[in-house]
Amino acid sequence: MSARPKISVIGAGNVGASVAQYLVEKELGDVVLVDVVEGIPQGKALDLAQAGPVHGYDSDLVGSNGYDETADSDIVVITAGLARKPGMTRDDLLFKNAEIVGSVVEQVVKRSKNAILILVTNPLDAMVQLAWKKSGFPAERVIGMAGVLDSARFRTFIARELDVSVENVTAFVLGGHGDSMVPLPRYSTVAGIPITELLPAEKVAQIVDRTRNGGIEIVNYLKSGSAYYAPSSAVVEMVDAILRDKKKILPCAVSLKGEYGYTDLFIGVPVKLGRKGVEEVIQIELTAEEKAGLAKSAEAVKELCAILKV
Ligand code: TXD
Repeated sequence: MSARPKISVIGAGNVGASVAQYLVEKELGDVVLVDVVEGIPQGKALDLAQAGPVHGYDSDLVGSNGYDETADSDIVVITAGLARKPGMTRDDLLFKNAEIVGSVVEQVVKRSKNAILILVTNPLDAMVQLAWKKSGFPAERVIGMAGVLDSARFRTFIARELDVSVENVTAFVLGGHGDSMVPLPRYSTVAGIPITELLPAEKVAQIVDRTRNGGIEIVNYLKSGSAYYAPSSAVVEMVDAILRDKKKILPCAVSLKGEYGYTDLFIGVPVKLGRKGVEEVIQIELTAEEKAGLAKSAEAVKELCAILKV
């Protein structure tokens, strides 16, 4: 392998393979793709390597069914697990995915003691908490991806509603992934203008509702799996912020140490991402309604963690 950063992606399914693709297209590092299914990570890694000459990337790509190739990774993205089918909630995945994520983390941390872990597997907030406990890593190196995706969905719908560029739209979301996310419309803007000044309250409420159900809308279309283009793009934005030490403010599921009134609970809040991982939790004053939304979200996460005893 080269002097480039090393990023391991565990789970070479829909999200994992797209993460690998976007990572090398941005030439963020060398990529190791791992999966339990024999041949899949090897085949996808080789296929992606052969796109290199066309795209113009030199990243190394390796596929494996084991973990030795992941040794000394800078970042490990964990997507291994089952995805939702129609009629399933994220929480239905709890036990099976806890088992998978637990075993993956064990294998990973043995070989990459200084890595930053990015969790993707659902139910997201509980899986991050579990990964943190299992890894023994400091909390700033264990991060869950959900908020970047939820806010990207929110931004897409706002941009479409107002017929403006998605690049002009910023969104602020807190809380757990999906159903229990807490969007903050007063801090969601178009070129700096809060959307509450651009859209009637009912329209904002409709968009919030569609965003909360953004995952299931896609599951219902695909039938055989869940979303992966936007989720993997969101992961890659986080990897980019970390590896290039951008100090970018992004909503991520991280461990709170008293911020927003919670301790040792992983939940989505805006954080500063840089080379050390989570470098700061951004705190703002919440209204009573927003606090209640966050409390509901926190309760849902705590409940799953209690079931898993993490
Ligand atoms: O916002 C978010 N956090 C999410 C989460 C957005 C999208 C998807 N989200 C969740 O990620 C989804 O609910 C699943 O729990 C994971 C992975 O979703 P994906 O769509 O990639 O699922 P796939 O295509 O089924 O891929 C999962 C792969 C598959 O290839 C399995 O063989 C592999 O995981 N797998 C494993 N790899 C390594 N080790 C073990 N033990 C293992 N078990 C399964």
